[in-house]
Amino acid sequence: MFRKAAALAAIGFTVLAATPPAYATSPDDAPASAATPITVIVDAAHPAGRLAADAVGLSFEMRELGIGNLDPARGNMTQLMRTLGAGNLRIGGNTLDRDTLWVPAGQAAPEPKPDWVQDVVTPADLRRLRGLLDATDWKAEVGVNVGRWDPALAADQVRAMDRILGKRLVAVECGNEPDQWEGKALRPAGFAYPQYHADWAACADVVGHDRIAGPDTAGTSSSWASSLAADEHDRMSMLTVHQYASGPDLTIDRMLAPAQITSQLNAVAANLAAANAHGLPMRVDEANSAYSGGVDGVSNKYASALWVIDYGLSMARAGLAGVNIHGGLGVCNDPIWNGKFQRYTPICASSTAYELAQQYKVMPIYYGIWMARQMGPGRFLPVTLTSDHNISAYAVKGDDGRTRIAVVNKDGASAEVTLSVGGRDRAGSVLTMTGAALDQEATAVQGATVDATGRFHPVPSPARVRGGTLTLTVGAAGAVVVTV
Ligand code: BDP
Repeated sequence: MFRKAAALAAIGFTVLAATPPAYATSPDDAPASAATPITVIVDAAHPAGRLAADAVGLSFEMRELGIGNLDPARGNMTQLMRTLGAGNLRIGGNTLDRDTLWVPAGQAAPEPKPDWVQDVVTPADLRRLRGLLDATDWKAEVGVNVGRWDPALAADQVRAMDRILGKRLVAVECGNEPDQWEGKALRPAGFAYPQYHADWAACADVVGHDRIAGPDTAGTSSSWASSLAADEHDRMSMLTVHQYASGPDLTIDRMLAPAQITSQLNAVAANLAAANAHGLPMRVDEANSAYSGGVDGVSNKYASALWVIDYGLSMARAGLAGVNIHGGLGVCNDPIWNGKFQRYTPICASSTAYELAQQYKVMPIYYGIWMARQMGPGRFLPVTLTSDHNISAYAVKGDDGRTRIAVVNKDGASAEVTLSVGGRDRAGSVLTMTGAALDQEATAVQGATVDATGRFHPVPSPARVRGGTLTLTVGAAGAVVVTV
């Protein structure tokens, strides 16, 4: 290794070990093979689609509003969102249509409540959300219950959302996962796109403006999203679908296999083409590794942090406006509601006492979201990756003029990667994400972890471009963001 480094240095490469001191990358970290040079050639001359600052956002259940969470006056949620940077928050999920009753200002919830009501959301909850969005500089999509449709209540809720959330409201979402309403007994048998379209149109009439997102389908394979884009693009501001990498049979190997991201890209391709054809931005506004609350040992471990960097950046590079990583603010790894686990959540509490105090900790996937977000805002640059490792690479020309390259090494061996970035000799910096092991929780960036207040200050390592290139070692199961 030393001899190779010296040889490369002699011909103008800078070699640095990017692995920070505090964490080992993986016990099976093997040295890079000298026989297989890994190169990433960045094409700085052809900036392509945008990576928005808010591309990788968060998604929470409507229930969080109803139970008083997302409170800027309590706990550390505000700081955890600030640590990610200004972003996009989506509020909806199963609890929107199934459980949530809107109660207008000055009214009390009916007693007894309809038997389906688990949560009540009021204007006071929206005011709390507005406070959080203002304090963090985030914006939100917020759902209206269309599964259990009440036009008068919906009209009141939308008026309150417009008034209270104002410019912080990106879009109203008319219901959640309508393609599953029949199965959830929210609609009779035979409920298909034409019936859904009528329901959506009734909701859009009530909303009365064109800040509406939809259809929030659970799946990407139906033509509901494409049909809605074709039929209603004038009244829509965004096309939204949901996507989980897998069901409850997800394994770490499968989550990190190259085919995983390819199949997720393929799954949204038709929806994205429809959005583009009708001039609509598109978000996967509810996404995570595995539906039904995630898989223990996979969704809540370090491997998920690697997956989400790849997922978020590859979706944005494909042309999506962004993705929202879904979660729930209960006790980490415990059932949150109706016996449902939230093993994929980026943010959760380590005990009930902390949950009640809204004092959260972060899970590995939060670090992956944070890493992906370091790449923007800017425009993607084409990259040519030559590698026989399980590696992916992304490059972005930042709005600040710097070039950023992410390399995600999902391989069991460390990799010596040469980045060909061109230009004059110059200083750069590297942020490296590491985990104790793929199937463990411990995750860090530059050895740093998010503290109890939600603050996070990893100190980048220096790097240098010489002769247009920069070579660094990315440890097994490690990810880097290089800025030059
Ligand atoms: C989606 C729902 C969300 C659930 C998630 C899951 O919108 O509320 O939490 O599935 O199954 O379909 O984990």
